[in-house]
Amino acid sequence: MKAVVVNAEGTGVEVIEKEFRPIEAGEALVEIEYCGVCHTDLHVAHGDFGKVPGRVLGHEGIGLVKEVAPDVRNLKVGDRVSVAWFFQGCGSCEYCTTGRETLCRDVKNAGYSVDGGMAKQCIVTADYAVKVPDKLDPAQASSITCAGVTTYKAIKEANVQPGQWVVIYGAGGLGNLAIQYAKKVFNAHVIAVDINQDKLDLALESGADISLNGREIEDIPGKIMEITGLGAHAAVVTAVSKVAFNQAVDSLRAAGVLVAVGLPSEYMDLSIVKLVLDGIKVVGSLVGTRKDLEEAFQFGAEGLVVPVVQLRPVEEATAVFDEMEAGTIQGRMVLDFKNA
Ligand code: 8ID
Ligand code: ZN
Repeated sequence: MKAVVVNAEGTGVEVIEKEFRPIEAGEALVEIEYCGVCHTDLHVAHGDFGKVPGRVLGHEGIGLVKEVAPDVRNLKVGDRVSVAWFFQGCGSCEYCTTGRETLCRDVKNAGYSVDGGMAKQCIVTADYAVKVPDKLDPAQASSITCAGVTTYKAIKEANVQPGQWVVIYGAGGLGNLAIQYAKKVFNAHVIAVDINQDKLDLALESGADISLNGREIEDIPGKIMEITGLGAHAAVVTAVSKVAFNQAVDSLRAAGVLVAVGLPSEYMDLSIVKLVLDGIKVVGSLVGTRKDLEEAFQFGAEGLVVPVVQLRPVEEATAVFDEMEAGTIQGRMVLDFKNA
């Protein structure tokens, strides 16, 4: 069966034919329909978090349950489920038992530490496979499985209140959904910052109130101060660049919150004086829990959030990864395993 895997050198991707093992207790076999390509897949393919040659990529998988182990109670054949980065926690540590399961120290991550959703089939741990609401388009659901839930959770972490100013740095796959959740679910005023104008045009179409091009405006934080008066209440940084993280700190008002989401392999500059005197909070936010994903899906099912997706044949997987690296993708590219 077709699968998109990290190549033998651990430096890129390739499409191969792969056979799957039989399912075991607690597991379900999912026939994948769609899987979005996230920038994290590119980090994994490049070995940014350590090399994982041969690993099946993908953590925006959506598919139908084809088979369940005899002991599985929560899923049945025909259910539509997701394959997310948070694939499984230990279930008993202090993180798992206090609503912070994505931080479990024994976590399994789809498409990184276990085989993910970029294949015709995927074996999931049934208790951790979040169901997709009937009313949600499955290709759009794929995008919510990572980009959606991650940004929904990040805005929750920022504790944004209606009418407040939120800046979304990076208007790519995650950023476009961050804009939609911020605007349509949290009722915030939204400023989108990117360095590509096509991303910003889409950001405005998706609900951003204002767009700022980092290539054209030299002093982005200054411009944000001008627009917001005191600065933004929150900044969610999805850009894969330390420049954006540094700009984000400087665009916050006192008591503002920076939520770090993007994963550039760099360090950001953080003025301790500014941090202390302005009471700035800097928090890292990692995907979302099963409950967060259920909520994020529901806003999609209600039509409040509409992921911008484009289906691509599985054979074009390597081309999609190249496009992601070049920054030419609008919204999300979704690999079509239904027709593979
Ligand atoms: O749980 C998490 N924290 C999580 C979950 C999913 C993804 C984190 N991520 C990480 C990815 O691994 C990646 O590092 O978030 C980052 C963004 O993922 P993505 O949205 O899937 O990537 P993208 O579609 O390539 O979008 C990146 C955007 O950043 C812009 C680009 O133009 C693009 O639109 N950008 C860059 I690169 N530099 C910028 C800058 N200096 C910038 N925008 C503004 N200023
Ligand atoms: Zn992702």
